[in-house]
Amino acid sequence: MAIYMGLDSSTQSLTAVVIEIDGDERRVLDQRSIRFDEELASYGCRNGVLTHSDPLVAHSNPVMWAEALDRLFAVFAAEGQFPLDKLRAIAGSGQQHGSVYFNSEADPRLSSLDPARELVGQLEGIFSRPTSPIWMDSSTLSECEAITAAVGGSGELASLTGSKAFERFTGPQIRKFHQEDPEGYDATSRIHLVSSFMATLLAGTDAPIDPGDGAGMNLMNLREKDWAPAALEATAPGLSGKLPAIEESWSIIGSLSNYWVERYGFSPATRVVCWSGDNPCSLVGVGLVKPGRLAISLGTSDTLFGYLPEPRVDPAMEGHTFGAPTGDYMSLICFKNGSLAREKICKASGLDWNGFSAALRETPPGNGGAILLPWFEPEITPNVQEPGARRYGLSEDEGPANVRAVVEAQMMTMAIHSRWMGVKPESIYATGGAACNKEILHIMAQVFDAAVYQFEVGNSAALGAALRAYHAAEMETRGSSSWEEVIAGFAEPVAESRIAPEPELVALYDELKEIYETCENHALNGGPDPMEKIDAFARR
Ligand code: ADP
Ligand code: XUL
Repeated sequence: MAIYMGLDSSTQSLTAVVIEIDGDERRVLDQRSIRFDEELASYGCRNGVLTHSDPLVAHSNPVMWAEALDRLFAVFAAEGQFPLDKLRAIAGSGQQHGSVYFNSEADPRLSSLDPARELVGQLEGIFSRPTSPIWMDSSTLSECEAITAAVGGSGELASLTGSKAFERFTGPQIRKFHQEDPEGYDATSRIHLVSSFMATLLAGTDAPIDPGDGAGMNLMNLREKDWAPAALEATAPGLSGKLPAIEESWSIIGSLSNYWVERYGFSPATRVVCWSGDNPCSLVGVGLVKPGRLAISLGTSDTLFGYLPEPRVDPAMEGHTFGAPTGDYMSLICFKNGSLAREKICKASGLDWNGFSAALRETPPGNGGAILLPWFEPEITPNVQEPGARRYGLSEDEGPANVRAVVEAQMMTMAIHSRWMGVKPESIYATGGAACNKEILHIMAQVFDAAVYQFEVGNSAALGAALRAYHAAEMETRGSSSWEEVIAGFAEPVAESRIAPEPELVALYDELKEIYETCENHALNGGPDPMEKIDAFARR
């Protein structure tokens, strides 16, 4: 019998999934979260983000993420449902793209933390940049343009790194830091991602970055899975000396540092495995270790992703190709106005989630043609810099119609902007916080013309990390480990949760998707007015 832990340091919370594997016997022993806004309110974050006067800027506090880790382990020590000293390996998942900046104090400090004192007090003075830009930041347009020009164009950068320059990606964020605070940049000895930062705290030694999270930086050569000198040079001087190594997702960093062992009673033999991004971990957590299926995560961001055996880059360059924790690749598209947009409409309509679901049940599919472009925040896909929702044939105060409109819009935009992946899925695996909502998934099934499934463990990123911990421990001791065997019994969809597409509704949404595209084109590119089409749809 052995126990494995997967952690997910996400935008709004730190979550752990603890699993036990004894041959074919597999079960979840513990799952819990620390929510930043509620439990670490003194950091002043809203939805995990520090408030800022510029709506394009989104930073968070790395000390808050560290304190969450300390608190979570304290909870495990006090009331955990598993023996801490039996934990064989621990791996993790981090919100992607976000970065943490250490000065030269960090190394000696983190390798000799005092178990008698809380973690947070011991982190003072180790950061060369006090806050961390995260994936919601879209303030680096000029840096994206400069990097793109320096490497020879968007196509060049996309084929080298898997993505054209995106504002939230780490390279443009690093460039901005160097431009705005050259002294702070010079004082930086190490730049970590959220994932490698958290792994460094656990291991007490400088952690590597894996090709899953490394591909979200505009700095990694996607095929070689190593830093791309041309991209580094285009970003900031002396960058190669400030980045950690890139290593396979199953590499072992070392064992849990003395701090965790002495303070909480973990075993000094517990292996710390390389962390990855939340989306690559979710790929494993929903069992996508083979092509042909897609997953949609409805978390703070909505993401749509699938496994790729070979790197394949989006010709329209709206999506991304990342490394997968299996050693292969994955395609991904990210939509920023995910859960927070649903929450906004839910609140504005005076509803809770039950009321939100009831509104979906009570309104007609297609909403009589009413369309909402749900860009409350600047949007990633499609690129929208000027935030503001747009409405066609819909008034802001029609609560239930707005509820339907936001969900239909989100599903249609995902279907439209994922065509490049060239996958017509028969099944879609739904995960993330909103995947518990059957009414939302019903619309997903109709818009994608695919059967939609839920999972027993909704925390697919944390579960995927726990499964990666098992895989890495097996690789270390036995030299091999089959992914099919790793995911068996955990990352399997619940058969009874199947929601089927209905031909009549599929046809209706095919028509509505065309209208939605016309609205997007009208709002973003001054294309033709969609109202005539909307009126015709309403009369049918
Ligand atoms: P994260 O990206 O932080 O990991 P989660 O995947 O945990 O986020 O999702 C959290 C979100 O799930 C909440 O912000 C909330 O909007 C959403 N959520 C929770 N329950 C429901 C529900 N019944 N219906 C729709 N959305 C829900
Ligand atoms: C993916 C992305 C988000 C973050 C936050 O590119 O930006 O999904 O990983 O969870």
